Amino acid sequence: MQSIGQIVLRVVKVIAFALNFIDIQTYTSTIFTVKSTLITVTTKPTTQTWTVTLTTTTTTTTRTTTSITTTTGITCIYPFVQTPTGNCVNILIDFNNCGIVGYVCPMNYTSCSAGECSVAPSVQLTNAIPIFTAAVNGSVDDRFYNVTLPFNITLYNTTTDSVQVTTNGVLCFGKCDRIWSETALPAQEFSDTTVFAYWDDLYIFANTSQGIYYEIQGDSSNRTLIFEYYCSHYQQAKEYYHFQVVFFEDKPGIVQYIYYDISDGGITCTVGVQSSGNGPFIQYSFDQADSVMPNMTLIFDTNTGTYTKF
Ligand SMILES: [Ca+2]
Repeated sequence: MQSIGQIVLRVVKVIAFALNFIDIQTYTSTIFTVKSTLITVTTKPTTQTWTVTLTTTTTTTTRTTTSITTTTGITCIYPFVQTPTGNCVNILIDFNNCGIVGYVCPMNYTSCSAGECSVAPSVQLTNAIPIFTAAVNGSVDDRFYNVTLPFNITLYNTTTDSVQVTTNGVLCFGKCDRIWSETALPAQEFSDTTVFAYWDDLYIFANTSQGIYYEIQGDSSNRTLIFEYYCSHYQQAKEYYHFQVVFFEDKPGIVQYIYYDISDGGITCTVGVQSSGNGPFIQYSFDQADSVMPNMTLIFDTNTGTYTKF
């Protein structure tokens, strides 16, 4: 014989089970509904009657799912910083990510330099390959670097598939030199075929867009090799010397210099080309005031020993 209390308890368990079962069915993918059931058993001593009160509370909770996508396999080493799309950008020189990812320099600036918007010139080559870049490599003075070329270039009687690129505006087809004090041509320090695009005591300052870059343009047999210098002068961080040296695969004997920014007008530089330390040579200028100006182009033809100025 079950007592009233046992019967009530059994009823409560059945109801509770039923309610729990309902709870399970109300689950949806985005809304999770919880029904909590409060069962109160009250004894009224005066009547000896059991009253069962079922209080059902429905709580609706919205589930918010946060998805965090982490791109793996890419390591950006400062000054390169990863963007939300996974690219590495150089925040010291990137016009569209200057100083911090996503900060675009206003239109009245021309470049991002050392992490700040600047009116200094920017690198012209669109796919520049760095030979030396200040933002990564720091400052440099009076050095040269070997660059292996994808095709042969020729000046005078010398054909080469590599050049020594100096930080003082000189490119050597053979033996090279760090000498920073320019002289008239022929310069005996350079015993092999040498290009003097802008021989001066140039200097690359750390944490700027400055550097020496190159790029190959065009199709096979008709390619163009372009070196780009973007430097300052030794102890003259606010001076800019920005120019390109261009070789043409289908035009042996020809080299072209294009000048963008020349702060001192060429008064302390030598411009020309020579076959050896004893010549022959073609000299355009030597320490000549206002001889090298922005937007000027020189083409040297070592086949004829002449140059053309535009
Ligand atoms: Ca120098």
